[in-house]
Amino acid sequence: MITLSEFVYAKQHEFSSATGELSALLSSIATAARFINREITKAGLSDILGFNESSNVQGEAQTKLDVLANERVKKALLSRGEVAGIASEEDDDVVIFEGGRAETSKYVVLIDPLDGSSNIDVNVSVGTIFSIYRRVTPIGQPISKIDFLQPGNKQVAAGYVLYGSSTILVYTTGQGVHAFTYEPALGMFCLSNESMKFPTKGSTYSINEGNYLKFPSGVKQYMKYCQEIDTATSRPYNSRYIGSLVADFHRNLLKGGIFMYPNTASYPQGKLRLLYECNPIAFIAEQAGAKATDGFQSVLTIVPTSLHERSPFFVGNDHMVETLMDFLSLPT
Ligand code: AHM
Ligand code: MG
Repeated sequence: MITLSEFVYAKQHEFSSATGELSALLSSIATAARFINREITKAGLSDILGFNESSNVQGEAQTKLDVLANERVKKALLSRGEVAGIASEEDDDVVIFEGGRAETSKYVVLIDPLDGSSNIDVNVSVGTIFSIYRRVTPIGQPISKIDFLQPGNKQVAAGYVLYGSSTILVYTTGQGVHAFTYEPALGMFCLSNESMKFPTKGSTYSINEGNYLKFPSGVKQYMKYCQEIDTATSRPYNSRYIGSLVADFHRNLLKGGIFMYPNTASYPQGKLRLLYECNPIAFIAEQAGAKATDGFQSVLTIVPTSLHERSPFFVGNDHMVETLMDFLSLPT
């Protein structure tokens, strides 16, 4: 049995400039995940289900667990010296760490502490998503928002924790995608899948079909394509939608498939957040041999202009994403 810390430590030699800081940072995210996992598994017993009285900067209601998870992640990262600041989906603005950290620490972290949190009250899987960048502000000067507004192809690491039938941490540092299953009796994440790859063929599509009438016509046409009968291409495809990005993506990573959250009449820019959701999942997808696009370009090449900006998001097997893009490029 190989633990997350042992594995990350052993992989350090893959970085020419490795100092152990990134490994320590991943360990502190795992610590926060252990705490969140504990709170989720006993949520029904401890009066932390349901909504908080607050809402986030995007005006979305926060659950009590959103707030708790956000606090816990910040605490875990604050306790380590590697992080200069953090941006969270749940906070209005970036949090720049004090005590010299803003001037000297190497990394910034962007996080969605509890993705899919509306699923918690009904015992459906949720996740934590994280994305790590090297600061661009020179050492000696305090970091600012600019350090967080980097395109996804500058990520040095990204990952997610899926709190499902088991709790799994999946991460990449650009050297493949690796998964670790939480062993509660030992309190440790242990290696369960090394160098994960999307299966070569996918035959599942995931989308909130209730929004069909609000979708762009290319998406509607692709959905019809998925539903047509054609044995040569294994159609019709299965439709599976959990409504929790991490869970939907993780299923597709293991079984093959495409996840879609297009722009809709209600969400003209898409619903998912570029920095906290799309970029980290896209980095993992590309490392696992799949594709992630906003419909026209690789998600990882988009240069963000604001912290909470949204993007249409399509991620999955190459052949599925490419066919979708063909439909999106047709004249309407
Ligand atoms: P959240 O960050 O507020 O939890 O929202 C993100 C979630 C994703 O996990 C999921 O893919 C999507 O929202 C589901 O949205 P919808 O209910 O509109 O299908
Ligand atoms: Mg989210």
